[in-house]
Amino acid sequence: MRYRIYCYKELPSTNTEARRLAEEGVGQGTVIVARKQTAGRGRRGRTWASGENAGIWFSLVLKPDIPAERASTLTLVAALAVARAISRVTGLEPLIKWPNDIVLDGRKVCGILTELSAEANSVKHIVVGIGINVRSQEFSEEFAGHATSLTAEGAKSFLQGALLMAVLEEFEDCYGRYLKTLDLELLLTEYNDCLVNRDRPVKVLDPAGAYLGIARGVNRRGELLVEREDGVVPVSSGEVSVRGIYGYV
Ligand code: BT5
Repeated sequence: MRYRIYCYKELPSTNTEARRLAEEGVGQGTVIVARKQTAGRGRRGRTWASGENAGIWFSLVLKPDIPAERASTLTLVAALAVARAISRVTGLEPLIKWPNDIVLDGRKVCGILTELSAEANSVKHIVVGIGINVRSQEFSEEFAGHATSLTAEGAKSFLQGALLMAVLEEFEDCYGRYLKTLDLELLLTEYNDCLVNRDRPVKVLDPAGAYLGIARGVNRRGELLVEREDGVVPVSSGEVSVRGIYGYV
């Protein structure tokens, strides 16, 4: 994939800008980076703190020829790429909290927001937004205990540009493997080895009612397999908290 990288001093949200450009017809591989976001977004209308030079805030435009229902797996593909890149560039050993967080020492260092634009079940474009906290910063009280940065976790010194390049390189490899099977088959063992949820008690916040179980890993479709007394349930989306991570006890 040929990347074209556009750097901005400030944007409301790189995802919003990437989506606007994708609608105008920019190609796959367009990357929008901002030094600061004034309205960084998380999932379900939540906000993402993205201060000036505090981290790497960027979005990638993809145009894969896949059915729309396969798109959410790209969050997992991106998470694996980020985990690999962080480990390669900083020497730290990040884990993935399914589906969209990268954690160090039980705290969130990166969040991913994948947004799909589809027509009649075929993908028009997908924007994968990635926010990596690089320098220690004052996190807002609401999530201070759950958040961390690469610097705060003792990363060896590195250039932010080198980490961005490493994420894009690793993404190209992971995405290539994903496209061969349109699922996680070729990434499954590695992904499950990075999964902080694995073999741990989890609470699934299902809209139909929360329940507890033990997470056993993800399947090829990227669903989290949660073992309950009545059997194993594949969880495809939604909120899952892991005991001991972000405070579920
Ligand atoms: C996410 O949402 O984790 C997705 C974050 C995606 C951010 C990137 S940055 C580039 C691109 N452009 C955007 O506008 N977004 C993407 P979610 O799982 O909903 O987590 C959001 C929650 O994490 C918030 O409600 C806070 O509790 C917490 N949070 C906010 N800012 C944080 C930060 N910088 N570090 C760690 N936790 C944070």
